[in-house]
Amino acid sequence: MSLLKKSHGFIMKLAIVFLAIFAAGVSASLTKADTTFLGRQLRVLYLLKNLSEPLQDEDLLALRASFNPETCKDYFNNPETLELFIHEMKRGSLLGREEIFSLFDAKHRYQVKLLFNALMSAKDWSHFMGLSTYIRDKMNHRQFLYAFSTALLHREDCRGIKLPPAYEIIPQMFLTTDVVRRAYQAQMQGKPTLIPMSFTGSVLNPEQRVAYFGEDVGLNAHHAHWHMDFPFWADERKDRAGELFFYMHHQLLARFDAERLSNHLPPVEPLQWEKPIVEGFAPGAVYPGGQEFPVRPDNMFFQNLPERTVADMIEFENRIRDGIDAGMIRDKNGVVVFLNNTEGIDVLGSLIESSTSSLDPRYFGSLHTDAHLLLSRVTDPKGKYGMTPGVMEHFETATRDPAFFRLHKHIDNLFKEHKDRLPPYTYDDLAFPGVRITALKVVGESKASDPNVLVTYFDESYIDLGNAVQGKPVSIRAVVSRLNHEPFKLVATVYSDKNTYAIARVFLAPSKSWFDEDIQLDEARWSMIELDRFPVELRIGSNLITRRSIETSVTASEPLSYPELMKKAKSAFQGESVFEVDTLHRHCGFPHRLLLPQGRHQGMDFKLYVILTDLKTDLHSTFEHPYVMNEIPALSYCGVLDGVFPDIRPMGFPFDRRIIHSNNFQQANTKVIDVTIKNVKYQ
Ligand SMILES: *[C@@H]1O[C@H](CO)[C@@H](O)[C@H](O)[C@H]1NC(C)=O
Ligand SMILES: *[C@@H]1O[C@H](CO)[C@@H](O)[C@H](O)[C@H]1NC(C)=O
Ligand SMILES: [Cu+2]
Repeated sequence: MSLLKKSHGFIMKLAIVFLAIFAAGVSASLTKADTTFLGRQLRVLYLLKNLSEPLQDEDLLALRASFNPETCKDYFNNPETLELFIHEMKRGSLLGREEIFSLFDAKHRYQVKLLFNALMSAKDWSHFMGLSTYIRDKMNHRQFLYAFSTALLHREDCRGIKLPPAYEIIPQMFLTTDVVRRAYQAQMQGKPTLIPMSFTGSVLNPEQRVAYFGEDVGLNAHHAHWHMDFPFWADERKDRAGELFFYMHHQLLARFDAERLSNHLPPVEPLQWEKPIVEGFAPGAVYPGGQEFPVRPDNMFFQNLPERTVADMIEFENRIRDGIDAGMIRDKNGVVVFLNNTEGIDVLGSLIESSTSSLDPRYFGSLHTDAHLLLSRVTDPKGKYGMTPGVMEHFETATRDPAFFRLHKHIDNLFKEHKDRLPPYTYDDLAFPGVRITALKVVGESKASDPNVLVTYFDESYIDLGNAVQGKPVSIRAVVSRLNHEPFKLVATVYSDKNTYAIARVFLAPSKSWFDEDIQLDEARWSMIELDRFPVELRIGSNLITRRSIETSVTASEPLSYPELMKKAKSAFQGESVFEVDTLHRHCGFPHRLLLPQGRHQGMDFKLYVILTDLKTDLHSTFEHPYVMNEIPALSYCGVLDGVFPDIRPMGFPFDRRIIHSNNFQQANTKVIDVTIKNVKYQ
């Protein structure tokens, strides 16, 4: 159900007060948590605590004692799934606790899907949690965590409940071996410890210069959550999930290339099936069970897997390419589906992601999923040496490997081929008659800042390791250096000849290539980083628009740490403080601290675009409330959980199509300015 349909009255009432609080950047979906909510929030935190140890919380143990899958069937909408899952469990075919769970393994995934469907079909909270407690200690704990978290993120009665940061539930999956080892030592000594974590690789490896991005724990958590919000294997699919698959990865690539350029590295090269994978990767990490992640040496070739050969991949890809060329494909029933239109990208996205919405997985294969597998297993394709799956096989570890970005560059080029075949936007497509941006600047929020200069820096961020090492409760944390930026605001003066609403679309792209040459707009467009997308009200005459970076629709704010979250929920439960619930909260958002690319010490030139389009035509017709886009957190990369995506333009508009006449981009409703991003050292 859409946000609007469900809570129309609520939103209309809010619309009145909204104008007032909008300026302060407060989300309208905040309410004060009651004790029912807080009790549930706490139970979730206790359930996931010490995940590798048996359940300890008294209330959860009581709930478990009262749950019997044989007699609870009436409390599940889909008792057959529950039965099937319990059957798998009873015949001992569930994945063992010491085995390594991989979503890319069809059998593991089958079990996940049964459990997820059973959890989703629980008619009430207590049966959802009842089944969760019942199964927690009987199955592989990473597999449990994945199925439970994904169900929690999709269940309507769990809206607003927070999961601890993914990197604090099973920290091993986000940290390097030396940090994990030192955490164990610290635990044995029983003293509070702060363990510095450095990025993998040595100065000999140029890729190391951008490891701070691919290894950022927040980025990895974002990627893991994105794939939980949009599981490729789930029967129910969200609006425009295929297009979002394209767009989120496309944006990650644009970001990665901007980080590379900031560090004087050329754009990432796409992988090719028949060419060597030039950069190797040594993750320097261990699974929670202690098994090491495999190392991939430089210049390996793709290898055939028992279930999928390199030749298959090339064949599937050729079929997809033929479809792109023809502007149409046939679905599994032979029915023609056109790709040469605005919706084509969504069809293509599902086909390449190979989700359950793929129109013919048998004919087009599972390009993205199998590519991850081929990379993950490249060092032991036949399983001859019993090597563990590589980082590419887990969404929470994949972006560490530079090959992740190379693979996605390859996939992104397929999407580009498709987009390049669509007609460029016409003057009218881009126009907003009567609306003119007369002035535009970005300014830092601190008084001393120069206009159009944005500042980034590295600062320390802490990761609680309590869940990695059990024993006496002492504070053991890892400390990592992470990219961050000074808050800034966008200030625009807009002249309008009518009272109306606009959507402001804000993009940023490097001005100069690796060769220090100006980048032409038709090339720069594919490197555009979306910075923000927001509704604005325009009144006749001159309007001053101010938008703070913290309000952006692209990112999510830093999550509370596991101990902080626990403390806040406990104290609110005891009535000692107020705990705010945001029912629209998303775990998926791109980390806010990474909003801006690093830039350079001496300053790096970027172009910043603002395009105003007509909200009346661009807002999906199910929404009447003009500010709805402001209320959905992390909209740009994470879409919506319920209902339709509010912006009907293609994602990345207007830079998603070829730009032949750059004059079309010099219309009054568009403005571009030069900005400089400076990376400073505060220590
Ligand atoms: C897509 O291609 C078909 C067949 O070539 C054509 O009839 C149709 O008009 C095209 N659609 C668009 C939106 O260009
Ligand atoms: C986690 O384990 C530690 C000791 O191993 C224990 O002190 C603590 O109470 C446990 N936490 C929960 C929520 O079960
Ligand atoms: Cu991904």
